[in-house]
Amino acid sequence: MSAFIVVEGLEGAGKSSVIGALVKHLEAHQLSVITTREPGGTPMAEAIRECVKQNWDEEKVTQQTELLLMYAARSQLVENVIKPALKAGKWVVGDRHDLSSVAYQGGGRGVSLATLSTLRQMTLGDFCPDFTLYLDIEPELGLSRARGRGELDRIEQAGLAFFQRARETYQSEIAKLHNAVTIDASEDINTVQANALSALGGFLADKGLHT
Ligand code: T5A
Repeated sequence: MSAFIVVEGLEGAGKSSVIGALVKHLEAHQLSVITTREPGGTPMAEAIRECVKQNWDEEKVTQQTELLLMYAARSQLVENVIKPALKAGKWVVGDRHDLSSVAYQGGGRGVSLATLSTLRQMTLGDFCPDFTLYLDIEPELGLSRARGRGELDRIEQAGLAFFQRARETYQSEIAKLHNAVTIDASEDINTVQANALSALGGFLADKGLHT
């Protein structure tokens, strides 16, 4: 048995720390787990990550370029890492996946849902996560946490209104999914992790794995 679990949310939502807790929990139940991040996770996709996050001074990065790079990196990761791992019976815990493109490029940049749907179909077909944990946070708080970690990258400099639109899109898209749970990420780190583990427990129970 294997599954693809994705953790989504704005910058500073706490995805990294939640992923650490999920992996520990799954491994404690003798499950073999790998983690991925998007964009990234293969040598080529990591190069795309560098490219898409960096500032290009006077050269404007068009929304089309940003969008295509996200899907190029995703295709590399899904075909070379995620699908083979799932086939080998491993559990995959992903730091972001397709919903990030819907929230950031769709909600944030204004790319149409029709365009996103075409790209998704071309890149992923019907491949999608088995379970999504969405860490919901106000952009002001998330960005202040991210700032505490260092300088903001090109996407993080997009401005508050961009992140507000991305959050609204996350919220409306998550509401459409039956296999997703929203966690209030403004709580302290221990509470967020405990709530995430409880949601994971619900998913595992649905799969017949009692933890
Ligand atoms: N992107 C990505 C797109 O635009 N489209 C796409 O399709 C995809 C896949 C990726 C960038 O690319 C964009 C989104 C991003 O802008 P990234 O660095 O991988 O960049 O992603 P970020 O989300 O920016 O990474 P962060 O590290 O900021 O977010 P996390 O992982 O959610 O936050 P985390 O866990 O590192 O925590 C950040 C800080 O906050 C503290 C932590 O200790 C840490 O210092 N913290 C808390 N503090 C108090 N209370 C809590 N509950 C806390 N949780 C964490």
